Amino acid sequence: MGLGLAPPSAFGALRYANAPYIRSISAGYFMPDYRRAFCPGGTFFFTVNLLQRRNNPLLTRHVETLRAVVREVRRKHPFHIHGWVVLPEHLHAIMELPQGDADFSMRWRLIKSGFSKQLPVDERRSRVRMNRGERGIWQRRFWEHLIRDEADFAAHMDYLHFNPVKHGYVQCVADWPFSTFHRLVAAGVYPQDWAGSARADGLSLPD
Ligand code: NI
Repeated sequence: MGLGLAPPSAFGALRYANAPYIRSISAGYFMPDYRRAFCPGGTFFFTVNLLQRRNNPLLTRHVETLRAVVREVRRKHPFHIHGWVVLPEHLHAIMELPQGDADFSMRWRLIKSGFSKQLPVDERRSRVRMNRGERGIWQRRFWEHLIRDEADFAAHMDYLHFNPVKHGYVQCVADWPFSTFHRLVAAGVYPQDWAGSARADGLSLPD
């Protein structure tokens, strides 16, 4: 579907300052086009979960806190955000690290602990966590997947941005406020009324 192969449009390629997405502007073209959108070997898809997954909308309730922490961590330890969606009790992100730096674990540790520190200590904690002085906000583990190629990148981007609909929070992708979908619409990558794609169907991901 034109991934990496889209012909130059009559308008020329549009480059965006913060994300090297290039949109093919041609009549009837509605699939997102991520040509040269990521660096092979340095781009990852993540799923990060809260420990309490039921009726615990901490992430959306404190989304400004989460954003501030992510900005702060990114300032000290750079990474590029290709896609990000915050659900009430988990999040998905597609993150590209600088060349020669694959330490996403450190970044997630800082994001998770930075967020937890901003919340009052009123969550239920296991004895193990209490003894270790650990908070009980996040699951320790997270899911990571190294993006293999452009098709894999596109599938995961679509999966991520469709996620609020998949989880039943909204009927239209555009109605979920907490994702990079809106800036990608502004950049011309997705149409405002985008309703998912079949590309993500083959992925078997937790959540
Ligand atoms: Ni999900």
